[in-house]
Amino acid sequence: MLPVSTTSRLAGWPSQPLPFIRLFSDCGMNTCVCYAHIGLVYKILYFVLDDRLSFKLNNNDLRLMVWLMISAAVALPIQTTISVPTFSQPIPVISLNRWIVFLYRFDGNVDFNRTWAEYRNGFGDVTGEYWLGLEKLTQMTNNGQYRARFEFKSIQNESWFSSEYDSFQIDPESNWYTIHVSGFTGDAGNQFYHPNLNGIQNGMNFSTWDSDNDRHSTLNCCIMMERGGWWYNACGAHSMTGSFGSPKFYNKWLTDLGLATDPELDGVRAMIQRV
Ligand SMILES: [Ca+2]
Repeated sequence: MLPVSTTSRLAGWPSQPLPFIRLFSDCGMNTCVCYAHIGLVYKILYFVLDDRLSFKLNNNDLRLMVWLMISAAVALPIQTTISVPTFSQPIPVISLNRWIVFLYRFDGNVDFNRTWAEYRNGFGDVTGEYWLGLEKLTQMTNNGQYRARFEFKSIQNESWFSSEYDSFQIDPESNWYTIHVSGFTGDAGNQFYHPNLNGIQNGMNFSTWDSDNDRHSTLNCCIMMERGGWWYNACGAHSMTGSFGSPKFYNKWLTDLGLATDPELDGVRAMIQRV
């Protein structure tokens, strides 16, 4: 079960025009299956009316249901699919407010200690934590203009903080999936331009424990970070794929900006959106 979004989780969320939504629902005694047209995208939302939300439908409740569904369509993660040029099948993803989630960690149930091939192809799935895969990212971001959003949850509180980039592009595997970001905004710091030594992670190759393409001449940053793959300099100021529940899953910006006194993370979500 995916975590329920909260207002605090959406801290820093940019104001967006409400998408055009048409709603349909098919309610039984305890459940409602809800269908929504959002722009040109057809999505299915599924509600279980538990004790907290249970009610008999009348006109007022119908208005409440519509409100809940609009809230869900705009603010809650939902499952959908995307098309990627050389992939013959639609790719399942979590989508949130028209963003496509490519990295999602919130409970540590998926091991991010993975090989180059696994980071290239993706792992985990949309019912829990996952990494979409570098090959899909490069194909998408070289066939259109994309922006990116990174969200962080501190282990010390329930607040989420975010960093956005107006432009996000990943080179092909032949160039080690090098990352290119620009146009930073957000309350969580410029992730790829930390002022500390090795804090510039923009323009870096992707590395894994079995493919050391980082700037550190004597060690592999991914092995230091308990084998999470990432775009490392030598090494960097954040580790979004380090071991969950350890100090190797951290973001130094949280302490630098006074958002927390411990840089360790309790969740991360990264996503892209076509401009
Ligand atoms: Ca190295």
